[in-house]
Amino acid sequence: RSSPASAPDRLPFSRVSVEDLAFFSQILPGRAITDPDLVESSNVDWLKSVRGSSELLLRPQTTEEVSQILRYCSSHNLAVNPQGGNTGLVGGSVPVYDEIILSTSLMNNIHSFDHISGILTCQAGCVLENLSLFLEERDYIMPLDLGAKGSCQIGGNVATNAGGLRLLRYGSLHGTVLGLEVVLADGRVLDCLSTLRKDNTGYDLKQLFIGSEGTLGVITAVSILCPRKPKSVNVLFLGCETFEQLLKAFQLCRGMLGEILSAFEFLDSECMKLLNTHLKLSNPISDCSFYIVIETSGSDPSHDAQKLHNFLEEAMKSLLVTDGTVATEESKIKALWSMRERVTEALTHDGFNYKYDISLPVERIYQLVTDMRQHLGSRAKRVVGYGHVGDGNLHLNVTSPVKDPVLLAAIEPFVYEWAARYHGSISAEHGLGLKKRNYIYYSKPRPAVALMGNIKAMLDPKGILNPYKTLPDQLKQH
Ligand code: FAD
Ligand code: 2HG
Ligand code: ZN
Repeated sequence: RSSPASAPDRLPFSRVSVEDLAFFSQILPGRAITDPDLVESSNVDWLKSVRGSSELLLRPQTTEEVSQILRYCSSHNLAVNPQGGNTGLVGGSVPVYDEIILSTSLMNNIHSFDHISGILTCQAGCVLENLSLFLEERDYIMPLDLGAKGSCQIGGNVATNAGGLRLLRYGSLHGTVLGLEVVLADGRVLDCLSTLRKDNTGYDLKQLFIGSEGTLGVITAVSILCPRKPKSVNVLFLGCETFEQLLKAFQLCRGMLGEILSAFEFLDSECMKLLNTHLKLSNPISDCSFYIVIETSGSDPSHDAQKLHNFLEEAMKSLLVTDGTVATEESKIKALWSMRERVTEALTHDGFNYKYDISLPVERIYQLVTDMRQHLGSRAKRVVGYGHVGDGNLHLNVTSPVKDPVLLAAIEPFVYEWAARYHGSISAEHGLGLKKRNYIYYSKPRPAVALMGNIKAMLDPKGILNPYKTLPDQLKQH
């Protein structure tokens, strides 16, 4: 197996027996998959960096089926790996050993949409892009958007508390998710599928499952508050020479575009080279050190155009940006967005990827990239920085021709110590999964991690749900 050497030993779960298979085949006719060719793609993550050896893929369609599966697995001590679109980037979505893969892909029904409140209720396996298309026909949008939209599922988004490109405007899923239905490890169904904006009847239990990465329960349905589709959308693609200028442009932008600003993203010139080389995407403006993608979403096209014009004039006059282009038409907007959204894909063609997803005080985010470049020197093929400036979230990626333990030892713990020094988070939006679980103490105090362990033990006493993920191997008490 090629999981990272850091994977802990297999825990003493049972192995799937002939009797177990007979049970699953009976409750899920034709949907308990054992054909190795079909199970293979669910054993390997999107980055092709971790691989499990599960021999069983279950594809339930209903909450009741998920409940039956977990009730059985819990009483037979079988470990389970919940899986959505398998686009996760921290090795959390695939088994480490022979855990049964529970895929939500066939749980893709939309239950209801309220045209007045904008509240959507659907099964967990709905693909994000399909939900977006459904809503756009009804003059609404999803409050989140990410490059993986064509494959990731809303259940996976909630399980990872995905951030993405619209968080600056609509906030995190902790605010927009109004209700969840979750099947607990022992098969009990927790129906917290509220569609209320306000509900202070005790603890807000759904919050526990947002970002729990499949370790506390299987999310089977989601209700989520969706914004109206903006009548006017504009995208600016700008270039500037220094990160200080980029930050000043961000300040100016917040001041001048205020209520219509819906995204402020960046990529550096190394990312641009990757897009050019590997995806043949050409730079829409002249070569610069940094590129900014600004999106505005408003309700009055002429008002927005006026605001944009004023902002651009000021940004050019104060020499913050050196070049730029504006898009109002849908196909050009898409083309400009792909310069930001497809960096992750471009990176995969550059060799082995070491990925870091750090949040920091915004004025620090690029300093980590320059420090890392200096620290690694010629040991790295490439060190690139991009991310969500508006959220203080840097995506630092290091590439090398092949997997390189010496390079890894130079990056870690350097990167985590750097983040901790400035009170940053070592996982801003991707979660901890398998890859980052043991670094949690760089960002969370011991009592907090110990409490997480207590919650896990209470909700999943046998530890069957996504073992080896999120929580560190050693829970330090003091
Ligand atoms: P999976 O990858 O299948 O699973 C992710 C985790 O959630 C696993 O731990 C799994 O066990 C658990 N899980 C999945 N479904 C359920 C469920 N129903 N119940 C309980 N647990 C479950 N992330 C961001 O935050 N922002 C971005 O901008 C972003 N952009 C991306 C761009 C690309 C090109 C790619 C490949 C990934 C990107 N990601 C981003 C990471 C990833 O897409 C998100 O983490 C996404 O939310 C995962 O959804 P998924 O359905 O693919 O889940
Ligand atoms: C993004 O914002 C994603 O593009 C992916 O979160 C980041 O690939 C990465 O490191
Ligand atoms: Zn991101």
